[in-house]
Amino acid sequence: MLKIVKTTAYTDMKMGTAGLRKKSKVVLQENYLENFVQSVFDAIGGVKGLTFILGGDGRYYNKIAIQKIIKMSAANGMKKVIVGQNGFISTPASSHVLLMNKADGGFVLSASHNPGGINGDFGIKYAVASGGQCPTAVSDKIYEISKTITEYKTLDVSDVDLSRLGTQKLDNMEIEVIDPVKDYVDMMEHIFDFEALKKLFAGGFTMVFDAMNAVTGPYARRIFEEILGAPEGSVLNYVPLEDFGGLHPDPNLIYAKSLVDLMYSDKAPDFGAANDGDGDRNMILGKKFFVTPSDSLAILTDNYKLIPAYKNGIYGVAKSAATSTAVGRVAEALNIGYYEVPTGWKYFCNLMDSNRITFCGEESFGTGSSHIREKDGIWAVLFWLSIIAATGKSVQEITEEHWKKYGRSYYMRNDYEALDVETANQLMADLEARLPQLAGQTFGSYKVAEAKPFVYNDPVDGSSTKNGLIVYFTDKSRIVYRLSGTGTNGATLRVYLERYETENLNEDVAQTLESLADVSRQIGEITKRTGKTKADVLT
Ligand code: G16
Repeated sequence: MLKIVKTTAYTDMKMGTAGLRKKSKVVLQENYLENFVQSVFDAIGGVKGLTFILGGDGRYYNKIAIQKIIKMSAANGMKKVIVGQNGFISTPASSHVLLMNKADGGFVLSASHNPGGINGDFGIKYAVASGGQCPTAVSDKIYEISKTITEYKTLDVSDVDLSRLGTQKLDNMEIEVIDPVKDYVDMMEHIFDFEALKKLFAGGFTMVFDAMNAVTGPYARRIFEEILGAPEGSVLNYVPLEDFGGLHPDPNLIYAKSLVDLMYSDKAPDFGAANDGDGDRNMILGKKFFVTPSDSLAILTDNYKLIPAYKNGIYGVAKSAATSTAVGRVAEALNIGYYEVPTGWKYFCNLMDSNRITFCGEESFGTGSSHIREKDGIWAVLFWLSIIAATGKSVQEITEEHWKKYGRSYYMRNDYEALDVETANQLMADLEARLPQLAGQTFGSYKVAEAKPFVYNDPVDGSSTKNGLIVYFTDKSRIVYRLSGTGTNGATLRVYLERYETENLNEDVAQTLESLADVSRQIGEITKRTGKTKADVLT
């Protein structure tokens, strides 16, 4: 039954911000997935006697890839694989199951918020025993091995039945098929006051949750409708589909358009939310009101005492450098630790493991806490509902009161997409070289105070990471430039704009940031080098 297959190496398996992310057609190439998985196994010194968690967001190729990984795991001597029923598991649920079972690692087959289908994207997130995605040192080793791999091990057997819950054997390996929702729901019940949330819905509170035809549909139906009593129909697009029904499962103002249209109409319920393909991202909306992820992190942190699991105190909070500084003001007021890390959830993990932080979040619609080592979309929604239940206030009231207390960071991300990779790299390299000359220069009403690359020195493992370039202005405005590490189509230049205001708190965001956007194009020479006079996507 053991089969050793000769293979030819690929040279493009360098992981990005979150795992390996490629066009589906790239992953469909002969032995592509197998090469990657064997490279992971080899990089960690083999998997004999280990236990792994396995599942995915149900996108195209999920089913086939899971069978391949199960057979390869058994052939490589793994002790046990814990698999989500029918191959489904959300990224946060996977992290929880991994930690709960003290497993040695895990794969979530997902390209996250990227579209699915044969013409979409496929991806593999590889988590280590701490529950978070593998550190760069490990992904570098996997990449090196993948470039010279010559063979992989698998079993020549028929597919495993993943529809039945319970345990079965494949060769000497145990396969446990689990309900991917149950343990996750139990964990949420321990963090939040579900009785208070039941009362909220019993009192007529209305919400919609858009699962975007992706993995969180079953989680959301179980929690919001079946347990908390939100009326049936509160969860939209709840059946996970291989191509997400053609949706781009990215919960933002552009791609969650039907939800946004509903929330900005006169029929809007009290609360709206969406999650992405694999359930780690979230978007929060009130009636005709959008909460930026940066503000959301600040507001959740400021309200930690309302949640049973955190009421005795939190360690600290962290954000990615590109995320607005709103949460920094809260951390200062609460006198808790505050950290800025590079983009990528994995950079939060050491801070959580060492009890430096409890909460963390990113502008890219990710918020979470140390209950797991991934961002958690449904957790964020439950947190918001808990604040509403405890205060009796609307999303808009909660947010506007926050601005009154701390001031407001007007914030926006401008994405310049599908750029020639060479052009984008050169733009960043030349900008970095020009940074030292920017200090003291004036652009319209903005005067540069300082401009430098963002360098993070991890206080736990001592590693140093450079990610992005930051221009600070004298009025506390900032522009951050970086290249995306999750795209699969050329290069994407992300430009993050922030302007801090303490008085004009209810202005239009795009208008407020218009001149800063012009300055960003000028400083980055974006139009000159890419031909683009404006960003392709504004979130
Ligand atoms: C991943 C990472 C996040 C990161 C995001 C955007 O999210 O886990 O930490 O903020 O990518 O990365 P980039 O700006 O490099 O495209 P996800 O939801 O795709 O796993």
